[in-house]
Amino acid sequence: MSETLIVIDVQNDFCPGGALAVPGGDEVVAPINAMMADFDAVVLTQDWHPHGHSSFAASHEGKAPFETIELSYGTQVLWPEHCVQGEKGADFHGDLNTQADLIIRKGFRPAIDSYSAFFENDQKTPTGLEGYLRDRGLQKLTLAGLATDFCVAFSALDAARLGFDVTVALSACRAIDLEGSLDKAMTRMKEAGVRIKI
Ligand code: VGL
Ligand code: ZN
Repeated sequence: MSETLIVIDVQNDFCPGGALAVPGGDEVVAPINAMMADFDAVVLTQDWHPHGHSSFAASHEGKAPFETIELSYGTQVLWPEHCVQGEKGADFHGDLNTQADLIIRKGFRPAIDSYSAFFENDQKTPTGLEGYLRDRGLQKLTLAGLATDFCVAFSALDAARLGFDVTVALSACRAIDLEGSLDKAMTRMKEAGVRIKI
């Protein structure tokens, strides 16, 4: 059966020197490039925010990065400004193989953040990825990239909920780990039936 690799947010801002650097974020590039040959389809995702996005602390008076806020769809962590559309921080890491079948952008609606590659953080607004995969008959998914405990985990949980067969290639992921978020994400993924490949 066809196997699909979904590469989550391997962008400059999530790598060392970037605005929301994930420790060791650039270490995922080599293993991901190497994995690509083993898959029938490759999808890349790109966090893609407009200036003044609601997930940026700077968009909320008196708020600092990593504090939380209540938005219409629930609690949202506030981030440093990152992955602004068209800027260098939003580009893929320069060494990432970008010869993918599809690049899906997310987080472009000013009022909603989107961690998952499938749904925005309101858990209702689709990105279109589910339809693309189903149209192509792609059912077996492996996820890798950044960050394990946010965009990778949210994508894996949505994929499992939608009935896809989901594996997370943990050695090709790195985490932010904000106040226990990694432990929580790992527990939730295991409970949801996501296969964790070390
Ligand atoms: C991400 C926080 C904000 C991620 C994206 O790719 O995990 N995290 N935007
Ligand atoms: Zn973001």
